[in-house]
Amino acid sequence: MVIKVYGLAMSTCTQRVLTTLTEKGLKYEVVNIDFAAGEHKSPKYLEEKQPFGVIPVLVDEDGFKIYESRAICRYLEIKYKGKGTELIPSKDAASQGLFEQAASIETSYFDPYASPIVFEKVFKKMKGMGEADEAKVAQYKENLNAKLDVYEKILSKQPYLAGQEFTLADLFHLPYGAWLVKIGEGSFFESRPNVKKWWDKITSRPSWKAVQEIK
Ligand SMILES: N[C@@H](CCC(=O)N[C@@H](CS)C(=O)NCC(=O)O)C(=O)O
Repeated sequence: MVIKVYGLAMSTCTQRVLTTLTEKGLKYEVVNIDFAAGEHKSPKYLEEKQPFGVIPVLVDEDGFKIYESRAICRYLEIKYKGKGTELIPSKDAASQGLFEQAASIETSYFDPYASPIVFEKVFKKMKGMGEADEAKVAQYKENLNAKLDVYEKILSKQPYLAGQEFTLADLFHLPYGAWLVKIGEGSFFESRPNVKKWWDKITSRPSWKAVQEIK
């Protein structure tokens, strides 16, 4: 059996998983979930795949199932250690600790602001939930700018968020960061020289380029 990803190749959380699979050099198949038909909210999907009714879900070759995109990526690194790019440092406790610190930076200081900006500006309309609340967007932007000023300091001392090597902590930023650029908010990255250097490096990885080409 080949690794199966239940999701949609253009969805942000699915892209996080597909980029990890590509970095690891693993073969996979995307099983499209029919959002328009509400497949992800069906009793069968909730029971058999993801009880919260969201994508993605990964089913490994041996039938093992896991959901939550960041957890899936960590699982893939642990399960397929030694294949492709090493995405979580394994040298010692300190390097693993610094990886966890960097991963927590993304979930604490990037995602809570970047994803609602994209929700307000893009997904809200797509879901027929009305126009962006510009006051909320301004507040999220102010918060994200303050956090990225700290990124700038960190990245002035090291090339990647966890240190000298590219890790999952950097990769986790790609889908929502790319949406920010797509909606004309690229100055979050462009205006800070070290953040820009980092962003240019991580977005030019072949894995990310390949995943963006999937239709
Ligand atoms: N924390 C979850 C978030 C999953 C999530 O929100 N997925 C979105 C697509 S990126 C989804 O399925 N949205 C459909 C919905 O909320 O109904 C993860 O990282 O996997």
